[in-house]
This record gives sequence, C-alpha cells and structure tokens, in this order.
Amino acid sequence: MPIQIRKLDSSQDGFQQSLDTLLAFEAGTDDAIETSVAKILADVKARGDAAVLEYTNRFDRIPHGGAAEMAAFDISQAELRSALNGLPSAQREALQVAAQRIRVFHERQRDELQGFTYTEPDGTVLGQKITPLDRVGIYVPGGKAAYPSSVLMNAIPAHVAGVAEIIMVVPTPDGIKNQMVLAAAAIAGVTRVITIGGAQAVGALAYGTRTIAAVDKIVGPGNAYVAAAKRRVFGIVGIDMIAGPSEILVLCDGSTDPDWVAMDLFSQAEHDELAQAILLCPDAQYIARVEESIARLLPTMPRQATISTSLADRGALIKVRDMEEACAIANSIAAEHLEISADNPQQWADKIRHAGAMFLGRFSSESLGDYCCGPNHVLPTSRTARFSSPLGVYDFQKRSSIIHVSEAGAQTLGKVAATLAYGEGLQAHARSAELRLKPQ
Ligand code: HSO
Ligand code: ZN
Repeated sequence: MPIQIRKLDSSQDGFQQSLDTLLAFEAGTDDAIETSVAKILADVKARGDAAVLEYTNRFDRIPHGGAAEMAAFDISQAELRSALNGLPSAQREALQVAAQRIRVFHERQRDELQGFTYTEPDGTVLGQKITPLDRVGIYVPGGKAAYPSSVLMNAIPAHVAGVAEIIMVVPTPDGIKNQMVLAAAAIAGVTRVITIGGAQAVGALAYGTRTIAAVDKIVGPGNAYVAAAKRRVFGIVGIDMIAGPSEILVLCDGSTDPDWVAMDLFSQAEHDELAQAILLCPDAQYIARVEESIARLLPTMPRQATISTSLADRGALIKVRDMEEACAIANSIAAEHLEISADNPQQWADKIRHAGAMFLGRFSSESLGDYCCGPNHVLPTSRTARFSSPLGVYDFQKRSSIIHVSEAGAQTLGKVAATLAYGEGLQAHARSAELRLKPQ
C-alpha cells in the first residue's frame, strides 16, 4: 500500500498556500467540554473534598465501592520509594541517569538567572530579587499518555528552582497505578502525590480544599478537560502553557541515512494522530529515498495506525531550493522540535530564530532529547515558539523589584516624581514625594 504523505515543492505555484494550510491548527474549543468543566470547577470550589471524592470515584471507577476519605488518594513516600525499588534495574537506572542529566542542565539554568543590585552615586540601591514559588501543582495524565519522562521534566525544574512543595496529581482509572510514573516522582523530588485527575484535580489545586492546599501555579499536560480547566483557573493560579500536539521538523542536507530520518518523523507521529512531522530537503532523490524508508518501516511499527494518520493528515516531505531556504521556511514554521541533520549544522542553526528545541547534527535524534539529554521536553507547540520558551527553572520563579532610595536620591527623584504626579492630577503621589524633600 503506497504511503500517504503529501509532497510539496517550494518552487511550485501555490506552495505558500499549501504550507499555510498544512500549518493551520487551532485546538477547537468544545462547548460540551466547557460546560462540564465549568460545572465541575464550581462544584469543587463550593464543596471541596466532597466534590473531588465524588468525581474521582465516578470518573476513575475507583473499586470497592469508592474511597470514602480523601486520604485514600494519597500515595505515601514509602510507596513511591518501593515503586522505584521494584522497577527492573535497567528502567530504574535509566530514570536515574535521565533525572541526573535533567538536573544538571536546569541547575545551570538556575545559576544563569541570579538577581542583581546596583548602587547609584547618591547611594540609592536598585535591584531585582528572584524568589521560587511556594507551592506548585504538577498534572500528570493517566492512561495512554502517562509519561514518566514528563514527570521528570516538570518536577525537576521546580525542585531546582527551590519550590518548597511540589504536589503531583495523577488519575488512576480503575485504581491502576503506573509504577514508572511513581518511581519518577520519587526521583524528581515531588512532595506529595495524589491520585486524582481531570478538571476536579485542577480545581482542587487552584482553589484548595480541606486536605489539599491551594497551589500558586499548575503545570503539566492533560486532555481537553484538563486544558479547559487550566484555562479557566488561570489568573487565580499561574499555568505553564496549553500544549498542542507534538511536532518535528527535520531539515536535512540529503546525506543522512534515510531510515534515520524516517524513524525520527515517526517518533513524533506516534504520539498522536494530530502530531505533525515534516521534512525539508533540497534533494528530490533523497526525499524519494526517505519515502521508500517510510513505506518499508511503517508496517513494522506497533503504532502504525497513529503514525500513518498523522503523516497522511498533517505530515509533508518538502523539496526546497537550498538549505538557506529551508532555514527561512523553518523560521516561519517555528516548530516545537527542529532537527538539523546536516554537515556543519551550526551554520544553519545560526540562521534559526524560531524553534522550541534545536537538535544539531545527524546523531542528535529528537528522541534523545525527549528523555535524557538534559534540556526540557516541555516545549512551545503550534508556532508559539515565536514568542515562548521551553519549560524551565524560570517558570517556577518570580521576580520582585528592589528599591532603596537614599536621602540624597529622594531629593532629585522627589522633584521628578512630583512634577509627573501633578501632571497626572495625583496630589497624594506628589505630596508623598515632596514631604521627603529637605527645605531649601
Ligand atoms: N516528544 C514529547 C515528549 C515525550 N516524548 C515524552 C516521549 N515521551 C513532547 O513533544
Ligand atoms: Zn516524544
């Protein structure tokens, strides 16, 4: 069966329009979901634990007639530890290596983000102080998209930032716990794990209940209900981002083993039917070889149904004039992940302004970054890399301005402030500044 993936050529008429159509993606808002999320949130706000209990027992089908107490949904630190110790040693060690590398990268990020002060000649001191958030909530999906790697990627930056309390929520439909997710929580420095999920968990974290303290920010991916709930509680708490489907853009000079490129495209396509995998290459013959690799390798993939839908609906193999043009197109796509599979990748990376993460050279497969290189795998999707950044330590910190005016400083600044305040018609402002002026 010939593989369905669209082929485009940048030199052909209508290319720009085809590209625009390919990239157009808007997460639809569903009225039914919005209505039900609004109701759940209001209920959790009004009735707290009782509502969380009811929704959890109903949606996650908790066995034995339903837990009667919120405490039954807590997973103890001892259980987290035993999940870690119970893993096959290869898995345990892989998680530990990944966690350590993610920690090292994020510690570097923290160290780059120090506050500052400076002193003016009259003794006035100005500065910026960085403080970690007090308490954050990490949402971890249950079921199909329960990724232990995402537990590490969300919790470690929070821990490195110095957040005192990291509360993880993870639904356990039918009471089934994902041991690797619990093990990742044990490694990442999560303070408390609660087996609740959905909009009710987001509500509990945002408003607080008798047994769950309200957090300051909620991060982590989730289904449409969780995304809708995060949007609604934004403002009461901070949120990270609303992540869209995964994307990979491979920019290849035509000399990488085509099987490698095909598998890299699959690696994101296998996440989701809506994921997007695109190749940009100046060599038409090479594109034909990648197509051949795709056709040969696809039937070997357990997730071939998801991959082929993703490739057929949202994928593309694009012939470009040259690598220069490939970079220009890559900038307009602003992909979540950009692989530059070429000799001397740095010369092309220098031209890239918009990408969530750049993978340089033929050996940097995106999958390595998804798990264990160290940089975060929570990245801006759906072209938002034009204005936003990977999840990082900075998402778990905030800044306060420091202003310490000397007596001499108050004399010069007082006159400036008073003049501007009178201009704005704000007498109290003006006089507050003037009271500190010494009589002439
Ligand atoms: N590629 C995903 C992250 C992930 N991959 C988790 C495997 N596990 C983010 O776009
Ligand atoms: Zn991935």
